This record gives sequence, C-alpha cells and structure tokens, in this order.
Amino acid sequence: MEEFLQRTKSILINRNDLPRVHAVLGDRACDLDSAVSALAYAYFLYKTHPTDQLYVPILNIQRSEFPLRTEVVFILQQLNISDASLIFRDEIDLHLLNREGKLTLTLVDHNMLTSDDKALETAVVKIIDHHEQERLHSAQCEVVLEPVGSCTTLIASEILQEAPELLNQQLAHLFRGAIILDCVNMTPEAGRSTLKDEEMIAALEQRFPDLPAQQEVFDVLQQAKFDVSGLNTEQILLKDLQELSEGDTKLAISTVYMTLEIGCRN
Ligand SMILES: [Mn+2]
Repeated sequence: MEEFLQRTKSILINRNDLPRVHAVLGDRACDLDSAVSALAYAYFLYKTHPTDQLYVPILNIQRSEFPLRTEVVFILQQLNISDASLIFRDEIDLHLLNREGKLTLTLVDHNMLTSDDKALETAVVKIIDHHEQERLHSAQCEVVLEPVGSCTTLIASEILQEAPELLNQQLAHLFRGAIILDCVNMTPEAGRSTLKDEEMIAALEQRFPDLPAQQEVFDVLQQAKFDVSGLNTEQILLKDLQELSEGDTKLAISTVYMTLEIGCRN
C-alpha cells in the first residue's frame, strides 16, 4: 500500500503532463469509512487493472483539515502509512483533468457530487455506497448501493471476490477498524450493523487471527475520534462544525468534547 501511495504521489508532484487519471473520491466528511474506502479501492484498481492510467485515492478535504480527522490520522499512524503520501482534494485539480478529457471517477461512500463538483458528473463510471440513492440512474455508471453499516464492507467484499490475494493484515486492520467504528462495536442496540458487516468482520478475523481484539479496536478508535489534545482552539472549533443558513443569515455550530471546569470569581 505505501509503495503504491508513494509512487502515485511522486507522479502527481513531478510530472507536468499527467496520464489519464482514475480518481477514487471519498465523501467530503472524510471520516474513517470514506478514507479507507478511497485508499483501498484505488489500491485494488491499481493492482488489478492495466497501468496506463494513474489510480489516485483522494481524501476529499484540504490537507490543512486533515489533523481534525483524528481517528483517520491515528489508524494510519498505527500502520506506518505516512501522511506525506496521501493525496488531498487541494493537491489535484480534478476539474482541469476533466476538461482535458483525462478523468475517470469512482465515488465511494457517497453517491452524489456536491454542487461545485457537478461538472465532474460525466467522468463518473462507478459508485460504491451505503447511503440512500440520491442520483438518477445512468447507463454509463455502475452503481453498487447497499444499506450496510459501513461502505468498507462493500469495498472489502469486492476485493475478496475479485482479488483475495491483495488482502493483507494491514488492509484487514483498516477495513475491520472502519466497520467496527461505523457499526458502533457491532452492538445490536446501535442498529447500525447488518448481516453483511458481521460476515465481513468474521471473514477478516478468520484470515487474520492476529488482529487485535474487537473491543480494543473500538475503544482506541473511539478515543482517537474524540481526542482533541493535539489541536489548537481554532481546530477544535472546526472539528465538528455544522453550518446552517437561511437567506442572509448564516449560523455555525461547534461541538467541543471537553470537560468544563467552572470557576467562581469573587
Ligand atoms: Mn460511510
């Protein structure tokens, strides 16, 4: 995986004239599900398809926003995947590539482009997602859409079917971490996991019995997700920012996960 990421990154940085690019684009939220889906699926395409095009996994946020995705930062660090080898949305001009007729797009973990990306619609050839379908059916685009708990379940299942030899301990750890986090530790009360998610967890554990215990994976990822200790005040306010707007009024709501110490002054 690192070799693939480093190679892709260096071609993007060093070549002025890019070959055809097949980008795998995650959701704007860039949560663990989206990030792992994009990384794993682009790697799968690279390994199983002719290399006359460049397969690029795109984390659909600016690089400067990455520290806010604390659980993604954590798991990639855990696996020694350097953030220098990742490709963020502000590091590749998809609109330019599209205008040059060089872009093919697979959307993962979402099925609708945002309004400022509408021009990229003609480049979309495949969608793998677990959200409600928001787009109209089009014949030129293959849609894999199933209401599972985690989009990575769908990605992992395609890889297991098409190229099981690609699945190594590192990929299995990424998939399993994303599924466990999305499915809230596979607890039935949370109502997130489906039979397919559970079967995928079982399949991964059967192939890689050395993976850390499920509870431990959930605890550390959940902790990482809400860990703001490495962030400055601005980053903390931006971490889970929701924006509402009506007419000229815009409202930003920040959520801060922190124990408040209330002091009294005389
Ligand atoms: Mn998702």
